[in-house]
Amino acid sequence: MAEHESLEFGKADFVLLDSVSLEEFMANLKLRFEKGRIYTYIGEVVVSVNPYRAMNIYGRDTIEQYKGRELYERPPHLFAIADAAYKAMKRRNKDTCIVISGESGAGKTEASKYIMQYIAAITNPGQRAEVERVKNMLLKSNCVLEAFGNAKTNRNDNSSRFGKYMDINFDFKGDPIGGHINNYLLEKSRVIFQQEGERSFHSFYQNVPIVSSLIVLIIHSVPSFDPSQSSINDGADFKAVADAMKVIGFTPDEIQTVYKVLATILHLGNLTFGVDGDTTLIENSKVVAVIGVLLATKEENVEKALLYRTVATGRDVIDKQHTTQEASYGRDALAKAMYERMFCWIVGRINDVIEVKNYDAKVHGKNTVIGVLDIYGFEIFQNNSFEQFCINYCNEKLQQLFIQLVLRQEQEEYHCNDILIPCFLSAWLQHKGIFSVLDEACMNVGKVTDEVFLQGLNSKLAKHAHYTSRKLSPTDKSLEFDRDFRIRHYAGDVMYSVVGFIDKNKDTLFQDFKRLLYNSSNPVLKMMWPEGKLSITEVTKRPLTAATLFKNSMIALVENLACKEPYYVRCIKPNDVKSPLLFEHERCRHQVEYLGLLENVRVRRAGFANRQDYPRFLQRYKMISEFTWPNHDLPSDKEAVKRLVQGCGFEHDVAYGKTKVFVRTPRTLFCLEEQRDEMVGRIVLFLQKVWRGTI
Ligand code: AOV
Ligand code: MG
Repeated sequence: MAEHESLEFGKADFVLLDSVSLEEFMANLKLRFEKGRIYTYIGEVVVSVNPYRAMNIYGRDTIEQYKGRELYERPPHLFAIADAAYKAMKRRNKDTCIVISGESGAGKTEASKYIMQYIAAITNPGQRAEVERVKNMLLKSNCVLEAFGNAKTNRNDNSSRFGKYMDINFDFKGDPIGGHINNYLLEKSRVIFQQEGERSFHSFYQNVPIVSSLIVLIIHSVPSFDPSQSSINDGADFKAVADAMKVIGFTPDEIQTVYKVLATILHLGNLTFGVDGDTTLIENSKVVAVIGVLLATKEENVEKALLYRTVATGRDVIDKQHTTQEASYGRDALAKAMYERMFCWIVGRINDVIEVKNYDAKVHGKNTVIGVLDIYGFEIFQNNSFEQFCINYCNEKLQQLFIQLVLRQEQEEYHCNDILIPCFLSAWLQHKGIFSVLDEACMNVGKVTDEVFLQGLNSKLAKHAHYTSRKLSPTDKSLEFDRDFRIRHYAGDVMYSVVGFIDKNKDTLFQDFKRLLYNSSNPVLKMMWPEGKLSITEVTKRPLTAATLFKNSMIALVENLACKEPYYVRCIKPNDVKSPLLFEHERCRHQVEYLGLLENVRVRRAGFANRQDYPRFLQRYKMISEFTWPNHDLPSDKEAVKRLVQGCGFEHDVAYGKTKVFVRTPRTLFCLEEQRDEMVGRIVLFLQKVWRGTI
C-alpha cells in the first residue's frame, strides 16, 4: 500500500507499522510532518497534520494524479479520500459523507474546501452550463459563509463559529446538480462580546468602508482595522465576498440590507440607558434616529421597542417600562438576534440558488449525495460558557459516531475481541443530563438564576465521575470561583462558568422587537422576521430552548451521517503557535489518544482477514504464479509476493508491511485458496502420471 513513497518519509499507512504502539505511531507522525508529508492513512481514514504553511500539493496537476485512482495507488491525500467517496457514490450508487474532525485550528475548514475543490475539478467533463453554474455557486458559498460565520479567536484566526454540513447532489452522470447547506448554532454572542485578543465576525471588519459610509453619525463604533493581524486581509476579503454575493445572486437591495443590519448592530452597541426619576431613557438618542433610518422604520418605534415591553395581563394589553437592566438585555438580544437571523437568511438564500432545480432530476433521476461536514472544533478558552459547552458537546457526539461506525463496526465484523476500545467516551452520556437540568431550570416559573441551575447540576450529577464543581470539590484549586463547574470531556477537562447559561438557553427576544422588524418598510428585512406578524396575545407557545434546539439538530445530524457511507479526515494541530516547524510531542500525543487513532489502527489491522509472513505466504501460494513457481528470481520474497498478487488481480485488497502481507477480505483469501487447490490438483495429477510412467 502506497509503497511508491520512499521509506524515508515513514509509513504512508499506520496499519503498516511494525508494531502498534504509541511510540511508533508518534515517531511516524512526526517524521512525516517534518518531511512535509502531512497526510497519512489508517486504512481509509486520513490523518492530517496542519502544516501552517502553503503546500504545493493542491494544484491541477496533483488533482489529475488522483482522479479515478485507487486509494493505495498514490501517496496519502485528501484528494484520494474525496475520490474514494466520489467513486463509491458514482459506481455503487451510495450516499457517502466526509466527516472532518479535530480540535479548533487543526485544519478542518481548509480540508473541506480542498475536498470541494477536488470534487468540482473532476466532475462535468462535458462542460454542461447548469453543472458549471452549480459548481461555481457551491464554491462561492464558502467565501460568503466564512465572512459571516467565521471570526478570529485565540485558537484560530479564521475560526468557524457555526457548524456546517453541506450535501452535494449528483445526477446519474456523476455531475453535481445542486446542494443544500445545514448550519448549526452560530455563536452569536460574539456580536456583543469578544474575549481579549479575539474579534467579532469577519463581516464587521470587511465591510467597514461601506458600513461607515452608511453611518450618518459616526460614533466611535466602527471597529478599526488592525494591520498587525497579518493573516487577515479584510480589504481583499471584502472584495471577494462582495463579488461572491453578487455571483450567487443576492440583489443590490439584499446586499444593502446586509450592510444596514451590520451598521445597526454597531450602533446598538453604543446605546446606553439611564434613569430620570421613574423613567428609563436612552442617553444617546441620536443613535436611535440613525437606527430608525437604517431599519426603515420610525424613530419613535425604535425607541418604544427599546424601552417598553407589551405584556398581556388577562384581557388587557399594557406597555410595561423596562428597567435599565432589562433595556440593556433587550438591546443585546436584538443585536444578536438580528445577526443570527441574517446569517440564517443568507444560508437560506444560498440554498435557494443551489437546490436541485430540475424536477425530473429530483423525482426520477438517480440522485445521490456526498455530504461534507465541517464543524467548530473542540475548544477550551480562558472563559468557557454555554457556546463552548454546545461546541464541545457536538464534538463528542461526532466522536461517538466515529466509534460506532469505524471502531465498533469493524470490531464486530471481525470478532476481534482482543482489541479493547477504551471507555474514555462515557463522558458524553452525562451531557444529556446537563441539558435536561438546564431545561428544567429554564422551565421553572419565577426567578431562575444561573445559581439555581448550578445547584441543580450539583445535586443531579454529584456522583458523576466526569462532573465536578467548587461545591463538590472545595479543595480543588483549579475551580477558582463558586460559579465554576468542570466537565471531563473526551478531549480534555473544561471548566465552564455558569454565568449566562440560563439567559443564553432561554434566548428570549421580546416580541416587540420582532414586530418592529416585521413592520419595517424594507421588504428584505421584513422577510427575515415573519413571526413579527403576531400580536402579543397570539404569542402563547413557549419557544424551545437553545439547548433543546441544538440537541435536536445534533441528533438529526448524527442520524443523517449514520445512514451514509462515511469517510473520515482526522485533523491534528501540531502546536499552539501556528508554527510550520514545531511538532509539539505532548500536544500531538494527546490528540492521537483522544481521537482514538491507535485503536483505529488496531481494529484496522485486525480488520485484515489475514496476515502472513512473506515466506509463509509464498510457500502456500507460489504454485499459482509463473513468477514464483517453482522458485522466484526476484530480489526478495516481498517482491515475489507482490508479483504474485498483481498477477491474480488482488492488488486492491492487499497491503504490504515490512515483514508481512495483509489481506483485507476473506473473499480474496478464498480465491487464492481455490486457485491453489486447482494448481495442487493439477500438480498431483501430473506427479501421478509421472509415477505411473505415463509421462
Ligand atoms: P479548523 O477549521 O479546524 O478550526 P482551519 O481549517 O481554519 O481550522 O485551519 C486553521 C489555519 O491553519 C488556516 O487558516 C491555515 O492558516 C492553516 N491551515 C490549515 N490547513 C492547512 C493546509 N492544508 N495548508 C496550509 N495551511 C493550513 V475551528 O473552525 O477554529 O475548529 O472552529
Ligand atoms: Mg473551521
